[in-house]
Amino acid sequence: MRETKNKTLSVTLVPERDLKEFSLCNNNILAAVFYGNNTSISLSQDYLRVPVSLPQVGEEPLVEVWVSDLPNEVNQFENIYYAANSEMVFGSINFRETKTDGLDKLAFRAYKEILSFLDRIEFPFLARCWNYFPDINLESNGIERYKLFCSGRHEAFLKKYQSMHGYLPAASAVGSQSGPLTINFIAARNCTGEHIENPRQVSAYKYPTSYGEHSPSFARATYIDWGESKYLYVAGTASIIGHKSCHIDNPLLQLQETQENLDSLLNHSRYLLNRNAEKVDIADATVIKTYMRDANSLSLVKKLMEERVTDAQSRLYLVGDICRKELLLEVEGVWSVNSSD
Ligand code: 3EB
Repeated sequence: MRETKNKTLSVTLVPERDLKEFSLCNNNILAAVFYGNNTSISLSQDYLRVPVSLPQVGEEPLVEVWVSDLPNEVNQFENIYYAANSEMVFGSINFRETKTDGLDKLAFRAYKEILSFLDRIEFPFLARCWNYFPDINLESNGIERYKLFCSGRHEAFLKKYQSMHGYLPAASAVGSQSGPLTINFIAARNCTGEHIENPRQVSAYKYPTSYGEHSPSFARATYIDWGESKYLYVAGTASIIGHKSCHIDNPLLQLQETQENLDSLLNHSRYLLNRNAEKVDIADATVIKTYMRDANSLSLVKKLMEERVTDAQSRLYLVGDICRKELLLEVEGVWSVNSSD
């Protein structure tokens, strides 16, 4: 892909009470994600406001704000709400479940719509997806809802790309307490980007079928060189080695194993991207989000996360169900990458 200079997309956690002031100083906000919010998505003139119904715990309420340096427009196409400029788009699709359509059909329709929307507005590089829906571990007609979701998503990607390798975005899939199937996404037009796997983990799209008939369609991380800035968007990362869940029922060990996975991924990314690239370290996260199944894990989670990431302004804690029943935690993040070349 062609590389264009002088563009960027950054993400910042802004205390909700400072958002107004922040938005007065930043003209090019694409989107603001409000966690713990149950309102429905709506178009406002200045930027996209995306509610996600996962309670935020621990700190004062923070809003995840995505800022570019190009003027953008907020718009709607079919079921997709989005904010886009000439180089990037932040979008959100929200589907309510009905009795007639199962979650597999709904996920298929949602991804089909996202992929054809991106074709139509010419943002070919799908970089990052966040998937949220309620009752992720409950069964429907004998199949866990996460697996139904995976089936629909898998079918949509397979229709579009035939092969999964190299096309799947970094993603997170987390169970909300209520609300529609929400898929938020970032895609790019002219950037250099690549999807990255973790040597400590089997690629999710190659998981054995014991985890579900259709494998989860995501990459462990996506790297983007926006021109002005380079970022690594790291997918939801959990206590999985190879393809096996580790440390059942132990949140402390699960979080330590997750941090090992993050260390491994960040080291591997540095090696792939440029041997001279400055070390990418957990400590330097721009944003690091921990999803926990049980809010009572908060004090333990905070302690362990604070040992590794000192900047309070970059840490966010959310309560949500992890996609495997035995997993208690999942961590995702955004790292800025500096390279000397
Ligand atoms: C895992 O590694 C844990 O289905 O989109 C993490 C990130 C997980 C994304 C997804 C699932 C997803 O398999 C779960």
